[in-house]
Amino acid sequence: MKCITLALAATLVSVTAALAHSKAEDTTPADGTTVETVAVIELRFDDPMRVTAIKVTGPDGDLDITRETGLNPVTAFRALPPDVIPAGAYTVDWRGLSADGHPMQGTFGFTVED
Ligand SMILES: [Cu+2]
Repeated sequence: MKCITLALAATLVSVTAALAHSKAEDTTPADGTTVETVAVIELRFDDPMRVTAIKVTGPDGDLDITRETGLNPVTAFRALPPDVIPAGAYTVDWRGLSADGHPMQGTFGFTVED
């Protein structure tokens, strides 16, 4: 009985090691940058991520974005901002489900210049 338990534990450890979290690699706009305009908000991941929620907060509150990517797991998630967005600092908060099934979240920010 003890041997079976140990073998099972070893199997679980190796599966966990093989399936690491998907990670955010970079974004558009890039974190910490100042941009003239925002044509698209894009999050790129090393492994597929199911982005379950995304919020863009700016000087006038939450930005009214339109998801281009649905709830399917992707390595590049895209959302479109309104045609005109006010100058100021923006924060993007997202939540998702990693390819290994773990809930993930992230934040990045950028500034739209006058
Ligand atoms: Cu994980």
